[in-house]
Amino acid sequence: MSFFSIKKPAKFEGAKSKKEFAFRHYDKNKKVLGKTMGEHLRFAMCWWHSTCWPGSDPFGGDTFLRPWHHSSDEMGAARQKADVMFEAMELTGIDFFTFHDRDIAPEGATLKESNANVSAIASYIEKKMAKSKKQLLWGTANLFSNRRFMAGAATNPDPDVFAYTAAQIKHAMDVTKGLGGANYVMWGGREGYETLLNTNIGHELEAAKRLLALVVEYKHKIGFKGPILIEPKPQEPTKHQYDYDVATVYSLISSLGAQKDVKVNVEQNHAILAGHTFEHEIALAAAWGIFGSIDLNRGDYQSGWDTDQFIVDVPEITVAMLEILKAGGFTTGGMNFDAKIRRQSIAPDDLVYAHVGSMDACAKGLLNAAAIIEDGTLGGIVNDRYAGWVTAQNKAMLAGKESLGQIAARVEKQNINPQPKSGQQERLENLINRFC
Ligand code: XLS
Ligand code: NI
Ligand code: NI
Repeated sequence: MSFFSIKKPAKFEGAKSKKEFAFRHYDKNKKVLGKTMGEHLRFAMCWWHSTCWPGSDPFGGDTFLRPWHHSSDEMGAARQKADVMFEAMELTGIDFFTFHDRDIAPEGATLKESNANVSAIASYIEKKMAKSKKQLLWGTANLFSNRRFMAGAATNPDPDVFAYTAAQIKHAMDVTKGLGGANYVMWGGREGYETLLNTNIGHELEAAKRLLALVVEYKHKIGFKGPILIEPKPQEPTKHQYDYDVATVYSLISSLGAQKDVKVNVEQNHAILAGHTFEHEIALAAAWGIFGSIDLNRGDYQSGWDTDQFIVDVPEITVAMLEILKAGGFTTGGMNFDAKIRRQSIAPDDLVYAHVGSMDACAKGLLNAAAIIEDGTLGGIVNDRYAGWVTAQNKAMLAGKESLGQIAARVEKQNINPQPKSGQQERLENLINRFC
């Protein structure tokens, strides 16, 4: 039985196509800068927004009325959600998916029972994967919904919650490995605090670090090949998050010297909430060698929370894609649609249209960014801006071959007197627009 009324997968029809359900730019096998578009973009569909969320908001409940949300047979409903996920991936041509343990299977009365539910549905998923050739981009554990996590998971004041967290992650990592997951994600959820009046911040940071160390150790123990990805987010749910942004997460990763094993999963909406741009967070992660993957969505620039809309703004995607290409593109990572349709979009097909439209916008962004790189003007201007650093003397200064005193003596002796040059921001913005 099929859930969607659309029966045939979206196809590439070219930029002039008038058909609504079609790709105008996403031509999966087309080569762009030496790789196919499919290899560049590595799209993933997420379980939680696509099948679990019922369309609720703080003022009202379920608008979607999906049959599985109202079934008394919880395991049957979980299998139905999996069927719908695979059907949606087929129609959109998305090859990867992502999930939390609690998205795919119901929570039981004990952790043992919950784990058994997750394992049972994971084998159901495994069979569907073998048939469809769909792959797992990453798995993760939901350590924020149940009330036991209201004061945090690893950073909870109660050591039993820390232990429970570790146990739940262990199983989620085992299942992710079993399904051939390319990465394992940790989003901090409630790892933060509401008020300092009841918080020992030093202890909580130590506990966060310990959990990460345990996870890295376990990754090696089970031979999980992919990286651990931390997903930064500045607030929501907790007021002060310990995983605020890429810079904050880098300090945690580097405090363990774990840059090889732990990278970041950068989300557009989280970057906006942190007062950054999406491209800033990508570029910073790349500069530090911790760029891993992306959660693709769009924040609302007027509201201070995670609206998780589908991203469709081509110029915005173009500058993000430019940073991804400059970083060398994805290896194990990809572009996970951590995005949800609006609660009035109640028709099943709306979900498929949303993904296809956003995929196409990303493809256009990729083509634009590749054209900017091939044109070379922008790259040339940036290179010229830093050209002074290529001289032997300046290279030596950067490499630490001169002391502060030596540099000062040289400035006096050579009468160094810097002359400012234009940054040309408007001209560069106009240049980008020529490609969008
Ligand atoms: C929430 C996060 C979450 C992670 C996975 O804001 O984006 O969905 O991606 O736990
Ligand atoms: Ni996310
Ligand atoms: Ni989010």
